[in-house]
Amino acid sequence: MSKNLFDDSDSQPWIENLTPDIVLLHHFALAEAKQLLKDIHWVLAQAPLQSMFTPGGKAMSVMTSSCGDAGWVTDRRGYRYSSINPASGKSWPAMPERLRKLGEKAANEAGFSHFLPDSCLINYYEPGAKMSLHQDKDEKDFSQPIVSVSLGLPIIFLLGGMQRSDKALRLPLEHGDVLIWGREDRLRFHGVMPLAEGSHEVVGNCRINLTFRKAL
Ligand code: MD6
Ligand code: FE
Repeated sequence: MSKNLFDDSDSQPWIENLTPDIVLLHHFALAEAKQLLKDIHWVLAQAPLQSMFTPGGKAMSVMTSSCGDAGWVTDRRGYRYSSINPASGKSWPAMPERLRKLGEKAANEAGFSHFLPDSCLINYYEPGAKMSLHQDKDEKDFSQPIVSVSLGLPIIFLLGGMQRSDKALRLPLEHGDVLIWGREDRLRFHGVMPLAEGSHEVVGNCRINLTFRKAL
């Protein structure tokens, strides 16, 4: 950890190595959060948030959209990446430059140089929404990390092991935090506890998560 104990400002970025291959960059996206939200709204105006169904037929409590060359989709046929938005039949919006640069910069800061994301998934949580334990394994190349940005209300992220039954660490994630996740830990189970009620001064009563991936 590299927290500066003599700094009384709570907004300073600091790095926490959870494992050699899972790095939490506290407050890394804080300074540009408002511009990121503008970019997110630009994407959502073209590809509105949608409720998707798991292959088992359950509605996800999280609403999603995507930008970039590929978007993450789920339906009766399974989880996968698709270059087409099923809701519109069109390509996903381009990944805004500021978002792509943030993903690359965060990966680099965490020791993953040469990360070139081609997909950014946007997850939208209202109070009560959650994400069950899962592995991210729909991407082609597991040598590439995942960069996950949290905006808005805080949540408890569950950091599990390589088996679903492994005990999960409870990791609080706040507005502006960026979690980078790769190599040995790339296939760990993880999830998100139900979002608690609240109101965030910049984002409102929700949490937005961006995950950048090299999907194709
Ligand atoms: C979320 N994130 O934070 C969901 N996956 O809302 C994920 O599922 C995730 O944050 C892989 C790596 C980092 C993540
Ligand atoms: Fe995931």
